[in-house]
Order: sequence, then C-alpha cells, then structure tokens
Amino acid sequence: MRSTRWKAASRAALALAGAGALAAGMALTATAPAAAGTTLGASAAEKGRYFGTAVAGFKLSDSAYTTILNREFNMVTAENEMKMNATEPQQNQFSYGAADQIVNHARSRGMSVRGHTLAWHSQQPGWMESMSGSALRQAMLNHVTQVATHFRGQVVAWDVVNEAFADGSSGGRRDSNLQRTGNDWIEAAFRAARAADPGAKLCYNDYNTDNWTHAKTQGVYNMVRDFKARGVPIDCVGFQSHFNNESPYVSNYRTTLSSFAALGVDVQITELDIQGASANTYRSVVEDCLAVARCNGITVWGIRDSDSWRASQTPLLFNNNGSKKPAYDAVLAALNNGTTPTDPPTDPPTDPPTDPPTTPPPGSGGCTATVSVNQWTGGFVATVKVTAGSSAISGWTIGIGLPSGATVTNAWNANRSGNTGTTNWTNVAYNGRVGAGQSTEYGFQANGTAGSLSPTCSAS
Ligand code: G2I
Repeated sequence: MRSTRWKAASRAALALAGAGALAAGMALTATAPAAAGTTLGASAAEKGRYFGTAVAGFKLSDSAYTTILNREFNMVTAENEMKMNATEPQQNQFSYGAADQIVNHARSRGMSVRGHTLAWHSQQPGWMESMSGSALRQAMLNHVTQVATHFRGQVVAWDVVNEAFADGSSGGRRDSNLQRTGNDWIEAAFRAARAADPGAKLCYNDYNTDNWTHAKTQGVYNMVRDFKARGVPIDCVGFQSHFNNESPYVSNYRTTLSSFAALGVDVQITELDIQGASANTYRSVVEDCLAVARCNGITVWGIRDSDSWRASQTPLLFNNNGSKKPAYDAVLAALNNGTTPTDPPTDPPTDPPTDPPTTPPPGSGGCTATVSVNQWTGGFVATVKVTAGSSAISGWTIGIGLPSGATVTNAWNANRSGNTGTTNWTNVAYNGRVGAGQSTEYGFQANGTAGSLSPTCSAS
C-alpha cells in the first residue's frame, strides 16, 4: 500500500511530463522509447524517482520563482510552514493556512509533498519549549496525531522526527526537552504518525549523517536497525546532505545510502545543497542515488541561490536571476544517464568557510573554545566546540558576546545565562568532564546576525 503510493507519485509525475511534452507539440507515442527528460522532475521520473525542492510559502507570489518551481520539480517540502511552531502556535490551536497553500499549489500541479517535520527539538512553539516530562510527551504525541491527520492522504512521506542525534563523536542522542521525556520518544512519535496516516511513508531525517564512518551516522543506523528488528513503524531515512567545506561530500556516501537501504528502509536525499555548487559533486550525489534502488528521490533546499538558507555559499542549481548553473546541467545529464560533464574551469569559487574548523592546540591546562556559525537571513545556529588543554577538566564556562540585535531563542547541551549581549554557558551534567586534548560541543540558535563571535573558556 505504502510502496504503491510512492510509485504512484512517480507515475503521476511521468504523466505530467508527458502532458507537458504534448502541449509543447512534441511527438509522443506509446511505442516511442522513453525520451531523455528535459526537466529535473521529468528526468527523475524516467528513473522511477522524484526531484523536489523546499518551498517558502511567501515566495509563491514571485512569478520568477513559481515558473521554475512548476517547470522543474515534482516534489515539494514546505521549508518552514509545517514545523511545530507554524502548525500549533498555541497549544491545541492548529494553524494550517500557510502549509495548505503550499500543499494546494503542489498537488494541483501534480507534484507530491513531503511533510517536514512532526517532532523536532528546534522551531518549537514557545509554549512547548517550556514544557517537560509527561505533559510534553503528551503534547508532542497530540501534535503528531493532529498534524498527520490534517494532512492525511496529502503527503507521501513525513519527516516524523528530525535531527535527534548529537554531533561529534558520541553517536548518541542529542539532549533536548523531547529526549528528556524518555529515550522511547522517537518510536512513540512514529507509532502515533502511523496511526494517524497509515498511507504515508514515515522517515527519520538528519544532517551530517552522510559519512559512513561518522559516529552520528552509525548511531542513526543502529537506531533504524533496532526499530526494524522490533517492528517500530519506520519506512525511510532522510539524509539532509547540506554539504560544505566543513562537512563535505565523501565518496562513501553511496555506501551510507546502500547500507541503510539494506536494513529494509527507503532512503531519500531531503535537503541537498553544496557550497559552491560544484557540478562534479552534484553529479556524484545523483549517481549515488541512482545506484541505490531504494533511493526514491532528491530534494534540493531551495530553488535559486538567493532562496537558500546559506545564500552566500551559492549552493543551489539556479542563479539569483533564475538561470541554470553548470550544476543544473550536470544533474540533468546524470539523471538522463548522459555523458558526465566535468566542472568547467570557471566553476564558481567556493566561499571560504565562515569559521575554519580549527581545533585549538592543547594549551597548558585550561580550555579553549571555537565557534562555527550557520547564518541565514534573520537568524543563525552556532555550534561551540570546547577543547580541554593538556589536562582533563571537570567543568567549563564559556563567555560569548553577541552583537546587538542577536537574541538566543534555543540552546542544547549547555546551561545558559543571558540571551543578549554577554552570554555565559556552562556544561550540563554529562559533558563537563573532557579529557586532555579532547572536545565536546554545544549549540544555540538565535535571531539576528552572528558577525564574528570570540568565545572565552575557563575550566574547573
Ligand atoms: O537550517 C537548515 C535546515 C536544516 N534541517 C532542517 C530544516 O528545517 C532547516 O531549514 C531551515 C530553513 O531553511 C530556515 O528558513 O530551518 C531554519 C530554522 O531552523 C529556517 O530559518 C527560519 C528562521 O529561524 C526564522 O527566524 C525565520 O522567520 O526561517 C524563518 C523564515 O525565514
């Protein structure tokens, strides 16, 4: 039933591509060999897959944007409009207007929809951020049930749980209010989603899970294997695949996709963008997906570079003016099994990383801290790496001065005092002890612009 639904999405896209070709006056007969597609969606559909994009609802009035959207893509993910803060801004008061607009735009044009996301530690409404324990567990399950019920039959797949694993070397869960309700919160969310919409594919979605050798990848893999062994209803794993200089594409990506698929789940590339948009790297990603039978499709995280959450990295397939970049041609050719173009010598230079991921050399005792920032228009996520010097430490305090206009809205893996101006951060119970020369990480999200942040570290 579920896999039928998935194939139907692909067939509908193919039919739509055919209708478009007919309308354009091209000969298309039942006996003609399948022609190479001329758009991302049509070409992907020829391969039984989809090609999607994130859509921001407020851009649907931009005709340059919708022209490309409607021409090229056959899958849509709402960039923000289905998140918890958008759909349940007050407890038990659900708000679906912005999301419905995107769903209607997509479905009325034959595109399918991926739901993003039912449960996440980030982008929670304020009322939920301050909840804990069984009240939060109940509220989360009610949210999953209500939202999945509202969109029942309209989305082909849900990111049921997003980004629940920690970065770094632990391979374990990320601390969050949801995680603190008990380790079974993820499977509880999946069961609620299945009950509410038995026809949707249910996915776990995360970032930095592309490199097969990384602890985080292995942590997610072990969870999925355990879920399959115990009959927890999981159908797919989403690999966000935000590739950049600090978290680059790696050649074992195909191994990662095929290893997860071998567990008996579908795999999907859900938020693809590549710093600098190397045509070679985009082509490799497409070829990796095509090489794995259970890789259903690819979604890029925006249309034009200017639509990206990382616009300055020019990571997408279309220029700000809507013209196709070399990476677009490489993707289309790869989807069509065409000759594989190489990067032209004029491939746009890649931006330097905003913060080089240097680990400070261990000093004599004490600790040091570095911060890396993911900035988008109006907000950023900062990841702070705390490194012990030549001796182990048993606790740490970080000071970070934020520029005016920057306000912390959310944090993980540290205690905070202050959310504007001077902010101070101390370890939580489980990450205070850091071995000599070893590191731990915490993070926070803020509104505003990060600028350059210079953390101080003192150890205890
Ligand atoms: O951060 C990139 C993505 C990582 N994976 C999960 C995705 O859901 C996430 O998407 C981004 C959106 O692209 C941003 O657009 O998620 C951010 C929030 O976590 C989105 O940023 C939000 C800002 O936080 C809001 O202040 C802003 O009002 O975008 C909103 C609309 O522009």
